[in-house]
Amino acid sequence: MHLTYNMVGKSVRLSRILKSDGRAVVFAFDHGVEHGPSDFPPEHVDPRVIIGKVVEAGVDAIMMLPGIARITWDLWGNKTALIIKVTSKTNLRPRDERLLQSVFGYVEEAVALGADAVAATVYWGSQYEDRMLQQWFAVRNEAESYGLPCLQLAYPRGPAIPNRYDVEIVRYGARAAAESGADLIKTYYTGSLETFKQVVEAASGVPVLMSGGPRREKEVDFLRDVKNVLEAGGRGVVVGRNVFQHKNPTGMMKAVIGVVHEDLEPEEAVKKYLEK
Ligand code: FBP
Repeated sequence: MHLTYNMVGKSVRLSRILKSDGRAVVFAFDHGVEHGPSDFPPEHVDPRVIIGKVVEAGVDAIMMLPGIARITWDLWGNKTALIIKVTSKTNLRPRDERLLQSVFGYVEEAVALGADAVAATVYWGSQYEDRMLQQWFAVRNEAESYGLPCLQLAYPRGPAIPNRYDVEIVRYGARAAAESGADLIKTYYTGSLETFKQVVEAASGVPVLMSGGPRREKEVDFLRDVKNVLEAGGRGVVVGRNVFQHKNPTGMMKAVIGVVHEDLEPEEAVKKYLEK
């Protein structure tokens, strides 16, 4: 039996993100909306500067909002895969409403931009979970017809969730992401190899990528988290702040790639790419 056209499209596009070793390093760059431009060091407020650096480092894919893709296309086009995020929110909102991600673009726009995947956030446990699920299934349904894989940022957070990094909570979100048809899952690191293994198991074979999180003081600590994720069966990392807030983003991105694709130990990666 032959595969359907959209199954072929999805496989081809996924293979541009997850490399031949089944792993991926994705640069997350939606912070200008999610956190505001104060997240960026002054030299990286211009998206073209940092995008140029991570492309030069050899990142596998970049996840960004449609407007930034338009401004930077000549830098990443034909060089890295593109994941267009079609939901977002600002921190300018009242605190309670930050638990809702709104529509921030359309699948058709992602296709028009040449995307290899679309991404959308679901805050599992939020009082707005129902609205985000409606958005998620609308995105997923349309993406499916174009053969576009869907990355879910499966982020449990809400009034009933005291600790969003708790393994029970994170694995619940990962399982819910798998059950809602995600092709790739991006979620929080739970702090250890053993606990992250449970997250990967709950995702039942859907590839899980670690979400970078706030900048770690020592790069080796971040690289060790990435290594643990891989040893737990995770497929890589979607990293933003730990790269663009680093004084040497190109070196830091290369070090992350070294751990993910070259199987370097964190200390070796630091020596090879950051201490030269
Ligand atoms: P980082 O590596 O900087 O954590 O980026 C991952 C990410 O999910 C971004 O895509 C997003 O802008 C940000 O984290 C969301 O952060 P927060 O946890 O503050 O909502």
